[in-house]
Amino acid sequence: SNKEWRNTGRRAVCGTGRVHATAQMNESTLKGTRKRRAHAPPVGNELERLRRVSIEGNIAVGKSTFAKLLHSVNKDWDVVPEPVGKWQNVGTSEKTASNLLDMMYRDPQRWSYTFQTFSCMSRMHTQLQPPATHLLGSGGTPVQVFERSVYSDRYIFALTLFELGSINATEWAVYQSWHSFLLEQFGQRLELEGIIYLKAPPQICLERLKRRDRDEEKGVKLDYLEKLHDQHENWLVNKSTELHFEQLKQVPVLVLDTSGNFEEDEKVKNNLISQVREFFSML
Ligand code: DCM
Ligand code: MG
Repeated sequence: SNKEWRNTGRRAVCGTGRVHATAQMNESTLKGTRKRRAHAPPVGNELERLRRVSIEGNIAVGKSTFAKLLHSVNKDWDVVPEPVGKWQNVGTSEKTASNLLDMMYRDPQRWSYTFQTFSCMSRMHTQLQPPATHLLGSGGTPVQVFERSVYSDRYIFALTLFELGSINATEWAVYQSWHSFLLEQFGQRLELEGIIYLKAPPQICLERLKRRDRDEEKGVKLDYLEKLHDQHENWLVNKSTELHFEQLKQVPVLVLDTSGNFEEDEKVKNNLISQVREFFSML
């Protein structure tokens, strides 16, 4: 069964959150794997070794920059960007295209639910794509690095917008109902083996947000970044957020302090990279 595969397949996770690769695989494991990965090319072991990790963190903390940095260090680490371009350009023709990101920030009460539906759906779409074939032929340990995940969509953004009253109780119930249903249906195809949490004070994120100067985000206030920061802490550090997926509770989390200038300071950069390398090696 799926559950068996999860526990005996690629790794076993013990209570402390430390991960041990399992050396043995039984027949049902292999069968389950093949079946599950039917959409991907038959590359055997390489697919078994593929690890999927998301980068989480506040708005403008530096997720995209960090992800690119990872890819530049090791080509076996492949980045799957957040599909934010799709949210800025919704529609089938130029005439009807709308910027849902902008609409949400301008009128949160009206558009937050719609935005959260669309962003999570487009992320599922991206996250379900098979890994790039070059990743699987290199002989290394391939890692797919996602910028955020279907989990932060729910446990960071949708939850915060609900707590702030931008998503009402009915919308929140509807959201949670389809989110749980879809995640259960897609099962392991959406699951992660690790999470990297980039952490920096909200004030620093605000400065980075201003520097990046995305039009839609001009109205984002420190308050909101503080709320999102607390939400990340509750989920990934304090572990006080109520989660609805058993596997998610077991996923190891690497917390990286990215308040320093990791783009330019070689020492800071190398320190972060070596922590990531070590983290990946135990997944
Ligand atoms: N965003 C959101 N809800 C989500 C995911 C993203 O409101 N579920 C917003 C936050 C940012 C932008 O999309 O304004 C993504 O930017 P970044 O990747 O820098 O956080
Ligand atoms: Mg980004």
